Amino acid sequence: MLDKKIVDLLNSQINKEFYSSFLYLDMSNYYYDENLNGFGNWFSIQTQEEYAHAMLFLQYLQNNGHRPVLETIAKPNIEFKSFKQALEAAYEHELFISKSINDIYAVAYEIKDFRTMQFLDWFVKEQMEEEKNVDELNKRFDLFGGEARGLYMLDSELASRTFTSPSLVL
Ligand code: OFO
Repeated sequence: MLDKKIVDLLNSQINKEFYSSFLYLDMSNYYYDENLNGFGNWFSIQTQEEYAHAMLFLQYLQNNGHRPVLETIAKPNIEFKSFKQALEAAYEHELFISKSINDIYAVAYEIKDFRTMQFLDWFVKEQMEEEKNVDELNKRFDLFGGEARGLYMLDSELASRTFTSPSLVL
């Protein structure tokens, strides 16, 4: 059994991961609608990753004898005014998720919940990867996305991204 504080935080993280999945699906829809199918694909893979993250938190609670509590997932509410804006919003969102995971880690540390700390280690590392990927995408957009040919090439490259299941095994 886990401490109630940790259970509540993990439940809230499930919701944040499902929201991330929803948010990136909205971004994917935006780019498909703008005929940037590579960007649409990149975000649809991101959607699948976030869904997988949510399921890992969910399974961790189940493995520890707790029934996950599913809450309402908020409506993604960003009006995209430029191709770059969604990329910036994605980066901001990843920083928010990193902080959320660090906050859970801090509580686990405080109450000596070594099991949860070990579980979260994978996510701490994963967030480094998530931030890096979106940051790189932003920087590459700045370099190439300003003119039609560069944008076309970048979009074509992003079309090849495929989904790989998370390496974490519970
Ligand atoms: Fe779940 O890693 Fe992004 O948000």
